[in-house]
Amino acid sequence: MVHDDKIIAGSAKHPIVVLDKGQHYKYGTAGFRMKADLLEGVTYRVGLLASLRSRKLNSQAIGVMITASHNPAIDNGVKIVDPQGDMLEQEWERYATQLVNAPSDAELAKVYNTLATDLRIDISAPAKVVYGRDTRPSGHTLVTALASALEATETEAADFKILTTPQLHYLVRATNSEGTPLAYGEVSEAGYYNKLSEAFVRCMKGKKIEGPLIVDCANGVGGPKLNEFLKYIPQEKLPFEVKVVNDDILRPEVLNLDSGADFVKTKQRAPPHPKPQPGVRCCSFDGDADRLIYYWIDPEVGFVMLDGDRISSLAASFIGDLVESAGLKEELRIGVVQTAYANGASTNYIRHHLKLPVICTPTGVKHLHHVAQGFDIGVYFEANGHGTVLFSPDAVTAFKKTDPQSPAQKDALDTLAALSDLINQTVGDALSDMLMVEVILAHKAWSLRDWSMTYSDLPNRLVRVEVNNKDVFRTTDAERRLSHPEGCQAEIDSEVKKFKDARSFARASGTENAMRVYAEAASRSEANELADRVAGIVSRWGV
Ligand code: G16
Repeated sequence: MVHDDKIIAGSAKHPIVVLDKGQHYKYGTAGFRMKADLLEGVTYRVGLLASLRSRKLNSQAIGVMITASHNPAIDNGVKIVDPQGDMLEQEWERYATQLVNAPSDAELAKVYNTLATDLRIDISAPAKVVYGRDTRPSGHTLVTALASALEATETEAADFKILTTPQLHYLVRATNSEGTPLAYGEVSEAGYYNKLSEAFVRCMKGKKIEGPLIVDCANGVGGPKLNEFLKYIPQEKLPFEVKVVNDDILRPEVLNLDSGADFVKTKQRAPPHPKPQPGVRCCSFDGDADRLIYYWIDPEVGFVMLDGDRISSLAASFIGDLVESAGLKEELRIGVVQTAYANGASTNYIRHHLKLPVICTPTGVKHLHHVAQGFDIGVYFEANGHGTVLFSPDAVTAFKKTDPQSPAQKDALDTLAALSDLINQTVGDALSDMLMVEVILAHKAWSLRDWSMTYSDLPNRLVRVEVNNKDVFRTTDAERRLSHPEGCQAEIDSEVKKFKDARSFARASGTENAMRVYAEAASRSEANELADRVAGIVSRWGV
């Protein structure tokens, strides 16, 4: 077939590491993610799939992002982005897995051709792939493997070099919508910064940002990108004092080390460096800048965290009020999407106080995004700070076309329109979400303490448990229960019953070789105790 010889030759240069018997590569929560030295061949094969996907979708550009986000520096990962900037359609994860697990170079060409035939893809049609990578040194090798696959399949390639994950998602959508009425923005990194800064100024409309903000960038790609973005803020119009910390990308070993959104969320404390300053508003990005967590050190009570659940309820409440002031309450359906990790108190607050519907999905923004698209305004955040707010085309039209009957209504409509430009519509974006939070706090004239008073979190704990075989664990009910191994869930249930207002679940991570256990209960000590007991159960069943 057309590309066979080149595919086979390229694959020989970027060979797949054959895994131990019984093991195979899986497209996980966020693509293929593992130790970087296993990924060269995987990335080559992902390049082949991206070219097929582009050809299947009328030559639209497909994105490939090389990152392992919150994982340690020795890991890396590769994932595919669909034309609108959202995650790869799930049906295609299966095809990615088939290609990546082909046992030899010749078999690989066969699987490629079979997919092309079965999916009725014309492999001589034009194809385009847009790609980027985070700051991990292993990214060089992986990008070379990817470029080699694109060359073998005669695919046009646009290498945007080092990017945050959400920037790559932005660029994919901008590329595909360029020159159309739905143009998403200029196809460049500068275009991304311009769009955000312009929308930020429109959202603020003369409101003031109180006090400085310290942003911990996990020593990842977010550091240089945030520093670059800050140059686009017109400080004379909108003074915004930001101190960027943990932005050392020259020492790869410090990536995500004792810093970043994952550290803050799982350890429930501020990064030790630089020494936290009591009272100052702080936030953390993760290694590829798609997650955001706020916090401060309260001089009286110590560390207080405002995680993804808090960002979600803050956004839902603010946008809900604006929609009401804009006279669109009857017209637009607002909903919130969470996962099993959402604190029970946040779900209660959204359902009973904000009176908005809440849907629970399995972990992974790919699941939440899809469900959020079912609303006119879909707010989705994972507790770990990964999420965004989606506005349907009808909602955006309503913001722009509704004829305001009062200055207050006009104000609300303008702010909603500006928010729909400020908030990344393709995927969770720490930078864009941070600007959204700053806008809301400024509009409400709220400090982080005011924000934290909206409801009280149930004490909770998240534990990582290493087991021999995480594949024996299978979940049901949006990951809230284990269906396998049989008997394990009954043991968890019997422990949960012993604690007040308690809930706990266990699931296999899709980005790390570990199990995750979550527990919440009426008191901190009970949440800790329950998490330890469930972790013990999981360890025993995972041998
Ligand atoms: C990725 C996904 C998130 C998910 C996280 C953890 O985040 O994009 O949706 O919550 O992994 O997933 P798991 O518990 O399966 O390991 P990131 O920021 O690491 O790309």
